[in-house]
Amino acid sequence: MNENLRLAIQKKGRLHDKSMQLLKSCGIEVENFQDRLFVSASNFNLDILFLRDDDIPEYVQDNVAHIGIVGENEMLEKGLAVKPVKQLGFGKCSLRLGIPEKDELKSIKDLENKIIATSYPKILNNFLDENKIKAKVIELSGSVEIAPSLGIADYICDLVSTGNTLKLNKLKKSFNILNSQAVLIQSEKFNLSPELKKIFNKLLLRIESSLKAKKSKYIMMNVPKDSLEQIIKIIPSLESPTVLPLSNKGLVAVHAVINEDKFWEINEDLKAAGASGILSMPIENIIL
Ligand code: PRT
Ligand code: ZN
Repeated sequence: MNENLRLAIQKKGRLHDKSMQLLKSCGIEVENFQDRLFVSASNFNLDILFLRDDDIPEYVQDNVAHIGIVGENEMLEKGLAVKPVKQLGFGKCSLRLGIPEKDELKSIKDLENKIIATSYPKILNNFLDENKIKAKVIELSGSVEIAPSLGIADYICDLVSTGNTLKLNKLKKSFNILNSQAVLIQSEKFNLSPELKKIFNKLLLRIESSLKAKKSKYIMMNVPKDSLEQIIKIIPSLESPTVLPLSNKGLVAVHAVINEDKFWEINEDLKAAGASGILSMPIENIIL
């Protein structure tokens, strides 16, 4: 019987939907997974285990799941024998010090002898040790942001994305300790069998092509033949652009794949060089 690759993802929470979307963008179909702990993909040799994110590093380390998707913060805090394979570009946040709005931290040295509440004691203690700071770290499993107003800590160290939670609690951002995003992890202790390795490589290739596609745009425009050379120079295309004839003999159509960030940057230059009808479209996958 063929063995399936086992992937652990978060059952509920901030990383669940994006993890499922990633699988979908890889062409992997998973049906009726709601409220289940385990499900097999219908068109790929993949079983999915739905777990709490805190448990994923351990399940992966011990080979219960062969790979998993967790935040880098969770992977580092657990400090288990797992290694990152690929950053996945979602679940972005930073682990930061949060301090009362009225306070001022001029340097890391100002943390000396302070009390800091966090759910990430390991990462915070490493940071303090690296900076040779002696501070008292209190571990809280949730609602860390209320610790200063309850008088149980001077500062907090917590994940921040928009910063709204800090503001609501009359706190502000201070030093950044870690930038984090969702990451695909693998055990450092176990090697995959040759058969599972093949499935894993196939999945990784699909993930890479999906991530590349997300960052890219397909652009199309009409260009006067005389300006073609100049316009091709402006387009930071991944591959050489495609030039197609149009029924209007003075014009050609130019198609290209570019990095998404570049689209607005080059738009004005393209127009100034005579391009018209500039369209940009999302791309589902790029196999290079
Ligand atoms: O139930 P389970 O244990 O699986 O989930 P969980 O509640 O422990 O985790 P969950 O779903 O909240 O987060 C999962 C992962 O998402 C985290 O480990 C991070 O890698 C990532 N992530 C990204 C975040 C945030 N952004 C985030 N903003 N995790 C938590 N937060 C919290 C933060 O702790 C704070 O309370 O959101 C609040 C701050 O958000 P802003 O937008 O107000 O700054
Ligand atoms: Zn959790």
